[in-house]
Amino acid sequence: MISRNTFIAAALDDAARGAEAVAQFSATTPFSLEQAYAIQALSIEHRRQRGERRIGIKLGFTSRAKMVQMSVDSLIWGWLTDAMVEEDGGRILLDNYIHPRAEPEICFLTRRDIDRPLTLLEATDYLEAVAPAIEIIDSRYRDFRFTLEDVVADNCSSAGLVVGPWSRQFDALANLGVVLRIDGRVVQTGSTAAILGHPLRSLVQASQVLSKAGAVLPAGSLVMAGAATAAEALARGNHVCATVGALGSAAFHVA
Ligand code: OOG
Ligand code: MG
Repeated sequence: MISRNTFIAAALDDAARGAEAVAQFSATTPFSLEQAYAIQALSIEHRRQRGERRIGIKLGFTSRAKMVQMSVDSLIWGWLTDAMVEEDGGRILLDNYIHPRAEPEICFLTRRDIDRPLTLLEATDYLEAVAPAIEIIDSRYRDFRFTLEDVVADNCSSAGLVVGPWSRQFDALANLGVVLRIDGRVVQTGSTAAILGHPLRSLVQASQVLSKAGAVLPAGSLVMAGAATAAEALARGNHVCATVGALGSAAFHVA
């Protein structure tokens, strides 16, 4: 008999591939956060078996704006794979998603293996570059509603990411203006300070969750720091652009 974890992981993987929402699993039988991460690992295994490669991790709920929007109040993390990467300035197909949303983020590129918990002071030592980015999240649950355990099992709604120009402006990161525009209209504004007080703290948190999970993040990996503002729903025809102060912009079209 297949275990419940295996069943949920397969159902979430099918939901993502078929772009079809499912009911929340914790609503019928609650499961623990530990179990949620085990389900997440099983769902990533499905992707790996299809040839997808892990390229980094994302953090979620690192800002108040996101916690309030989704009524969840703990930091979470999930895996990014190569299949999730969308070209900066390119287009995404709405049909590949269930009910996608976009959120402005910062993406780090690591230059050393992260194999232990880091301090804030050494964080930039581990970085090759930083870029403005947009995360495309697409909860596999109906109405984009979930508990903490449900969203973790669902690899934290990870669906796509668009990364803008890389630079080494680490000193500027503390308080950069963040603007999300859809079709030229400003829909969200914030500051990088909204991300745990300083986005480098996301890298520190990443090192801590990885260490707790017994995982090593190889040099050359991506770390998405978590959205600075609430996310915005996408519709066909949208042009989406996120600007993060001096770092520049990342953008895409929805076809
Ligand atoms: C969960 C993912 C949260 C972030 O940046 O805070 C997240 C969700 O909101 O569906 O990616
Ligand atoms: Mg995000």
